[in-house]
Formats: sequence, C-alpha cells, structure tokens
Amino acid sequence: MNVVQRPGLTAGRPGRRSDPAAVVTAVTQASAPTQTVPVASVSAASVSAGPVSAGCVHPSAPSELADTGIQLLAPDGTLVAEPRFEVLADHDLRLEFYRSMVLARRLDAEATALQRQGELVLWIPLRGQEAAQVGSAQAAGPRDFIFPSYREHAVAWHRGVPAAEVLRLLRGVSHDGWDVAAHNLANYTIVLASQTLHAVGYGMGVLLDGDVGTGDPARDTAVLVYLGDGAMSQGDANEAFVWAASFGAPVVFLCQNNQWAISTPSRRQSPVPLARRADGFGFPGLRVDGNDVLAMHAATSWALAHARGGGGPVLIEANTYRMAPHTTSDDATRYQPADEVAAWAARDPIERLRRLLATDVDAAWFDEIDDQAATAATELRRDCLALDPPEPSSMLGHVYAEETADERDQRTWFNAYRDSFL
Ligand SMILES: Cc1ncc(C[n+]2csc(CCOP(=O)(O)OP(=O)(O)O)c2C)c(N)n1
Ligand SMILES: [Mg+2]
Repeated sequence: MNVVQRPGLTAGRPGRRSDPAAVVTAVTQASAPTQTVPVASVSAASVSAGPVSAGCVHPSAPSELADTGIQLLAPDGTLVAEPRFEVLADHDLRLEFYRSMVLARRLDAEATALQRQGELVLWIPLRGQEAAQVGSAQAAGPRDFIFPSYREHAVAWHRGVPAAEVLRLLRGVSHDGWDVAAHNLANYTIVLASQTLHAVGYGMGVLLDGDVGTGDPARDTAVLVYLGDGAMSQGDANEAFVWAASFGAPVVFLCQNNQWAISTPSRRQSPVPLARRADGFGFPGLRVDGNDVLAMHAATSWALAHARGGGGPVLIEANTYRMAPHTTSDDATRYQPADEVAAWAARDPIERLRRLLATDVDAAWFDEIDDQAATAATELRRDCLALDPPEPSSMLGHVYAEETADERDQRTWFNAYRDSFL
C-alpha cells in the first residue's frame, strides 16, 4: 500500500492516540461508576453461543466466545456493576430508548408484512438488534456522521429519518433513501464493508479540516460506521482498519455480531471474539452485550468521545442476535438451531429494559407506547403505498453534476423506446 503523506495529515498523531493498554486505563478512570447498583444474578456465560453444523467451526473455539461482553443491564432487568462504565441515570432517556426500540420492532414487522404482500421487493429485518442500534445511534451527536450497512433501520428512525423513506430503496422507487445531508446519515450500501472505506475517507477529511481534538464540542466530530460479523472478513474492512489506525482517523467501527452471515455462523469466521481483532491493528476493541441498550449507549458514547478527542479509531463488537431471517428471501429455520433461537429470545433487548422500567413505570405507559407504535405502523403502510414509481428516465439523472451530451442522447433514445410501447 502506497501512503502519500499530506500536510496536516500526520500518521499516528503522536501523543494523541492511545495505545490499547492505556485506553483500558482511560476507560476505567474516565468512567468509574459514581453510583452503587445491584449486581445482577445472571451469569454472563449462562447463554451458550449455540450449536452449529458439524465440521464448520473451529472445534477448539475458546469459551471467550460465550462471554456476553460489557453489560450494564442483565436479561432479568437488574442493573450490573461494571467497573469501566457508568449506568445511564437519565430516566427520560431510558424511556426514550424503550419507545424507540418498540417503534423499530413494530415498523420492522410492518415492513416485513408489506414485502409479503408484494409492496416491497425485499425487506432486511432488524428484529433482535434494536438495542445495538438505538443505544449506539443515541450516542452520536448531530455533527457526527454515520455510515450504515443495510440493516440499520432503527438507527435511521432514531436519527429522525421519516419511516417510509427507509423503504424507498426496497420498494424500488429510488436508488437511495433519504436526504443524507439532513441527517448526517449515509444511504445504505449492499456491497459488504464498502462503507468502512467511505467512513475512513470521511474521517480523514475531518482530520484535514482540523475538526478533531480541538476541545470545542461544537467542532469536534467523529464517524460511526456499522458492519456485520461477516463483513469483518472482507478485505475492505481490514484495509479500513489499517488506514484508520495509520492516520488516527476518528472512526468508531461498530460490528453488530448477530451470530450469522446469512447461513454462515460467526464462529466459523473467527475463533475469538471479533473485538480482539482490533489488537492487531493497534486500537482499542470492546466486546459489548449488544442486547443491552444501556451498555451499547455507554460504550459507543465513550468510543465516539475518544475519537472526537483525537484518540483515533475504536472497534466495538455488539454481541447480539438476528431474531429473523437474513432477508425475506431466506428461510433461517434451515440453519438456525431452535435452541439457539430460544436462548437468545430469553435475552431479548426490549423485554429486559421493560423489566427495569416496570419497577417505576405503570402498565398504562407501556400500553400507550404500543398504541403509538401501532399508529406509526399504519402511517408507514399508508406512506409506503403512496411511494409511486418515478419517471423512468430519471434513472439517468445525477450521474454528473451537469447532464452531458451523451446522457442527453441516451435520455432521448430511452424515451423514444419507452414510447414505442404506448
Ligand atoms: C462484497 C459482497 N459479498 C457478498 C455479498 C452477499 N451478501 C449479502 S449479505 C451477506 C452476509 C453478511 O453478513 P454480516 O456481515 O454478518 O451482516 P448481517 O447480514 O448479518 O447483518 C452476504 C455474504 C455482498 N452483498 N457483498
Ligand atoms: Mg451477521
């Protein structure tokens, strides 16, 4: 790889990037719990990583893979004492997390139904990953830029993208989805891990603009990029890690390890937790309970602050589960073992927050949230059906800033061809 050194883009940003060991210390010091919380009785290792087909994984995969990762809220709804991170005390934000996760699950179910009824070409369900997405999205500030993969609907909705806009691509009425600049949220990419390179490029731009490590919260900016456990094996992802590390780009790589890359179990792709791959690139890696919205929020908040402050990249592995098929074209019962599905259902991200909130929120509030979600689903259906196909020749638009003579010729030919059918 040829690295051209440019003024203002200093490899390694000496004195500002932290080595992994120092970062662990920094996390410990910066985030020492300030309140006493009851320790959960649920053992982190109580849920196994689940069986897989014979001969397809490393037989000696260490038990580390069964570790839940950093956890603040146990599946039974009790708070967990965690030496590195504080439990979010903001009650209103906890309520907002719950509302956002319930909404995402309901909208996801509605979109699945719309696909089954022929209104969408395809749907890519997020069920099970609500905490990983909502907790991390909340940690990003308005200046931060987010690069999703293709399953991050809860990120988009939580960031304020109108629900139906997330369906435009998969209704086949648009090449994209929403106004990227309005939300600082890139459109989806289907080419696995390509977005990690886009994110690092953006992060290097942020460095060149000098918007990292100034100490001014109105200026410092980080980049948050989502990728899957399967995408972690792509060359693009690994090249992105190298570049981000080499230049200290302010990028948080958020890997949602939902245990499956279509029908390939993540254990086949790595015998150790994916977070440990960060060691080899020289930046911090954290394994987090991805079904714990409080832990996801705490860890991503820390990682983004680290990046904004000039500390360089961080990898977070959100240990979660895909509680639905890969897409509506997939039959996951062919490969996801039923007992594995059941074990993860017991760790449901929404149920555990509900158990915590139920200690001081009455049942009527939960009913009200369900009603809001039902209304939002009805509106999503209405708005989806109103998404009409665009004028066909518009697919030739926006290739260049200004239309070329060649494009004009193509448009003329295309319109004449289309009109020949009328
Ligand atoms: C470069 C590339 N190779 C293969 C595919 C086909 N493909 C689409 S999704 C997928 C699995 C991805 O799994 P993972 O990264 O774990 O993300 P998840 O779907 O579980 O969210 C594959 C192989 C693709 N889209 N892009
Ligand atoms: Mg996956």
